[in-house]
Amino acid sequence: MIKRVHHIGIAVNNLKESIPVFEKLLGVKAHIEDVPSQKVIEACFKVEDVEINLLEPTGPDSAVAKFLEKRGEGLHHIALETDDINDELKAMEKKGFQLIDKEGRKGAAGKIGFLHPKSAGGVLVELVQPREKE
Ligand code: CMX
Repeated sequence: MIKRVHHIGIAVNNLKESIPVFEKLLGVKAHIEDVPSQKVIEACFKVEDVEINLLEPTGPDSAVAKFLEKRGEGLHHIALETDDINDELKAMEKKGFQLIDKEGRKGAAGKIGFLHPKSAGGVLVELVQPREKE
């Protein structure tokens, strides 16, 4: 079962340039996280119980670098929280969504798995089982 929107990921070319824009927009300060498993550095803004995360790629082989090259800056993914990532992935597959990950893998926020944007209205969807629920 989906509990809530966990975070929204936005692809940016340059965190230094984008952080002040989002600080002005949201009225909160960012904290920075290096996420080597996803080849990004993130600036995370907490707005109530949802995070807005700016994603800057750390190398040309990052999924976010490919996205920026093809589509430019903007909404990259939405992340939905679940209590059990593997059950949720199975349920999503049964409902007809195309899985990028058959099983949850380690991510910044806990265990994560992706649904292909082609099967989800053109939006890349990340499922997250937060660390405290592993
Ligand atoms: N949102 C919407 N559409 C997207 C997309 C995104 N984020 N990324 C790619 N697409 C579209 C492409 O534009 C392309 O569309 P067209 O066929 O119309 O041109 C299609 O999906 C396939 O794209 P592709 O370039 O052939 O495939 P990629 O090799 O770029 O892979 C994807 C796309 C989604 C499978 C890959 O990026 C992936 O596995 N992503 C999951 C991991 C990830 O994105 N990690 C980033 C950081 C996450 C975090 O830290 O939270």
